[in-house]
Amino acid sequence: MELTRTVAPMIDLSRQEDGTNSTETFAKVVAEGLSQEPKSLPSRYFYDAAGSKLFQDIMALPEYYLTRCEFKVLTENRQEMAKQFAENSFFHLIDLGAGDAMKTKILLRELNEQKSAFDYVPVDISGDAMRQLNDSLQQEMPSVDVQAVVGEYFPALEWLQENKSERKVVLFLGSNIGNFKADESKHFLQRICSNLSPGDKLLMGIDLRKDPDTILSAYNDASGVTAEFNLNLLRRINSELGGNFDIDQFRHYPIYNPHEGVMRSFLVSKKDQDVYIRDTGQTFHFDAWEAIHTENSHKYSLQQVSELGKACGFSVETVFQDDACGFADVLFTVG
Ligand code: AVJ
Repeated sequence: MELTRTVAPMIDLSRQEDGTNSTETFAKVVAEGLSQEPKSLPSRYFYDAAGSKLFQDIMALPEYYLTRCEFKVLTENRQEMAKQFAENSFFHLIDLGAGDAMKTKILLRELNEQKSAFDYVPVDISGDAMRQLNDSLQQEMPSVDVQAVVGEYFPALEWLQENKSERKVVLFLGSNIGNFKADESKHFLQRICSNLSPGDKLLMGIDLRKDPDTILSAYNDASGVTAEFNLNLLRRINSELGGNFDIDQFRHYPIYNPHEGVMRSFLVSKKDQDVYIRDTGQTFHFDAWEAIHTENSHKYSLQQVSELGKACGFSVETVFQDDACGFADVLFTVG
């Protein structure tokens, strides 16, 4: 006889989302961004199926040190992290933007070995990713309780705060906080904090300031994968909104500002051209060498990280970092 674990049905909050995945919202956001002076498009739209695949490829690039560094930080500190999460009482491990949970599995394996009392709550907007993760965890770690949530971060956190009274440990890995502007990251962390209780924890991955050449190379790889990732945003507009961007007439241009600690990516128009986007009903003009700003990736100092946390209701419990790599996973406590 075969023993199979009953997998809890996934909690689907995807209809309560902010509309990121609806075509109308996408069209509206694109029309707004391309009408602005200077032009911009939000980086959260990078991740359609092709974009998610390209991001997987980015994480394997020799230049993209972030993923390997965080992997190292988590691997080297997994015992201490697991101990600090567990505190000898049950907790929900909530993984914001879990994806394939490659890095989280380091911690799950350790928690499992330490026989910690917890359940794992991966949160992701991709239902496919959550189904695959459910399956792979059932194979690899059948004794871990998994309660996947399909949805946006805040509906998920609000749902959890209303429905689960136990202690919570939130993971926000991968330096995803870097995509937010300073005021946005503050707002984001405050909102996380307001959906937690005193004593709850947050482990956040942060790419630290380092040699500008190292940073720039990570977003300007020799094989051109990051360029494809950036240009894919125009491909997505073409396929989902009926745009007629000539992809070859735009180029990827990243630049790092060491004063602000901000890596910025642009798509630059190689010529004077018009682009019609059916679902916006508009034509957008590009002067020769006019740019669309598509992404910010902030790099922080540890001082800034701790001040940011404090301003949002968190205090730093432990900084786990790899000095050579310049990447930190900071464990915060609410209160
Ligand atoms: C997923 C936001 C952490 O900013 O480093 C990678 C996305 N953009 N290469 C980052 C990204 C270009 C990435 N984050």
